[in-house]
Amino acid sequence: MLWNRRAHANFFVMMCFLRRKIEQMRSSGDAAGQAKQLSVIVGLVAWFLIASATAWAGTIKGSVRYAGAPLERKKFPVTIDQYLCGKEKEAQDLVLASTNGISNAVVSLQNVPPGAKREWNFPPAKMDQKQCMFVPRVVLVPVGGNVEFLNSDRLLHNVRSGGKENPPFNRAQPHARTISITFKTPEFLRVDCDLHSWMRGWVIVAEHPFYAVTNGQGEFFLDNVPPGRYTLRIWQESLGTVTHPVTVDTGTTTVSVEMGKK
Ligand SMILES: [Cu+2]
Repeated sequence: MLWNRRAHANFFVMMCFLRRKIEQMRSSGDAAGQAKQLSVIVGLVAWFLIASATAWAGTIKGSVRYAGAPLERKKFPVTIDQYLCGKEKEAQDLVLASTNGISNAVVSLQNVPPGAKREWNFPPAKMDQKQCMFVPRVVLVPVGGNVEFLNSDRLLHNVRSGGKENPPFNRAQPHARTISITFKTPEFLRVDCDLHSWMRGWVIVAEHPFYAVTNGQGEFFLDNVPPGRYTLRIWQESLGTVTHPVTVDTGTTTVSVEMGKK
């Protein structure tokens, strides 16, 4: 744990206050008053611990960019349910911003200390089927948590996954039915719809909260990271995995990662 200036100031203020309170308690013989004082002290210690935990954590702000050969975006012809799915679909397996930021890359910290504070702040684990696409394409779920699969389309889809660590499933999904699936083991699982061959999604079952999915600009944030040295792991469905060392201190650490087709 790092002892930074803010934590030091908090500690100093608290110690001065406690000393004064304890002196007051000693000089008064009132038992009810002493109990009240004691509760103030307990409250103060709790506040200090909370404040310190925040002060001792850092944030990683990063971006993942494409640095490979120029790409041509593939298109898939739609041969079924054109009235809803359209006539063709653009491939979503590698979507780049104008700045070459890569969407839907999964960033995670490796070698997280076992005692690290675990606050899950993932967005709700929901994957919809909208206009014959899985939306979002990549969803994070804490290990042991559920993903709710939805179908906003007025036609039949199915949700199939052949995970190795989690039990495989294959469920028909008529319009408006919600299917909730629990994922008990950390794994990256592919999700398909057999009725529409281009449909694909990914469920990322995370063993700790230090996971993020890049946004449309290829950016990500990892909060509440205990200071230390880590390896960042970046996975993208069509580019594979790269790693990147990162040293986290209190405050914000900025990283920039490049990926490219080999
Ligand atoms: Cu479908």
